[in-house]
Amino acid sequence: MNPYLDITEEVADALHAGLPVVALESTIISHGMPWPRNLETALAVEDAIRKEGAVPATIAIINGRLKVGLSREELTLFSNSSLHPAKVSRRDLPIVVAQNGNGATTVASTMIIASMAGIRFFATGGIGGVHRGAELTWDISADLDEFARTDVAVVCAGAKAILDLAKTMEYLETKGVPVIGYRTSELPAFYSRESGVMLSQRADDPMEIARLLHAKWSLGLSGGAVIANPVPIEYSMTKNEIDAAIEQALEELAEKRIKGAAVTPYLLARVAEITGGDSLETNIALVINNAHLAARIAIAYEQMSEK
Ligand code: PSU
Ligand code: MN
Repeated sequence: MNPYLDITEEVADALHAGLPVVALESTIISHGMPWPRNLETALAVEDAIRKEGAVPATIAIINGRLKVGLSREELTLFSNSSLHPAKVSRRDLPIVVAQNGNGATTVASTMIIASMAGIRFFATGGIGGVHRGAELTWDISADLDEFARTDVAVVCAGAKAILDLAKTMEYLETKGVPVIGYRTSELPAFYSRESGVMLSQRADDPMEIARLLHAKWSLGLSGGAVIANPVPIEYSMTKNEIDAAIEQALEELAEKRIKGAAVTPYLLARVAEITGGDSLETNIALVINNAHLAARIAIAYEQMSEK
């Protein structure tokens, strides 16, 4: 086992016994939601996974240690920002470890650490992607290259329309990453169920997704997959409601000349502020919804592997 990893007893036991485990990221907690709703959500998401019969493993970096599974106290310290965690993607991981620092893991770095621990399933809210105007800025999230290289399937509610969703899909196709719509043929756009961007794969039950992943990895085709699970209808927001907020946030971004890793947190925070409390409720509902699906896929996958 990698000497930098600290796996909790609950997660280690589950992995030894071949039980289904679902990874969770920590950037969504520290940089994505306000206190104390972030802690409530982190606990509710873990609970959803346990109720399905799988084991949750929230991933973060504390004092330079790669944590797989957090105690309630650690989750609290992460949520109320007493640990002042930096946002850590693939690029930043060695730096935080070398400095014995605290880090909130993005989709990319959560995949890396999950994979080190032997976890193949991961639930989150939204993934990073190709930003609008990337033809000039070259701003493409490191999440996309991680899908191409690390064997972890990520259940998300698509990607926010702060991104160029069509370019994001083109990039994933180039990199050989399957994007599977769960009961949809369209890429969901996080707050809303529609984006107008069509998907090449659709699956209507968790076992179908488990079979597809099993085939991919058995063929030696390394890398992950994106499982796009639309937000439940009762929590979805209209495109009009969201589009205006996104346009405003993008204009401010340009005015303030914000660049690099700060772009995504800025846009997420501004869209949440502009849309008010509604978007937070939507955000929480979709993460919990994704946790349920990720657990079901992990369970279906373990059932297949037993045969
Ligand atoms: N998109 C969301 N919510 C999030 C993120 C993205 O709707 O919380 C976070 C995730 O941790 C994701 C990261 O991996 O932002 C992407 O950041 P960047 O674009 O800098 O790679
Ligand atoms: Mn970026």
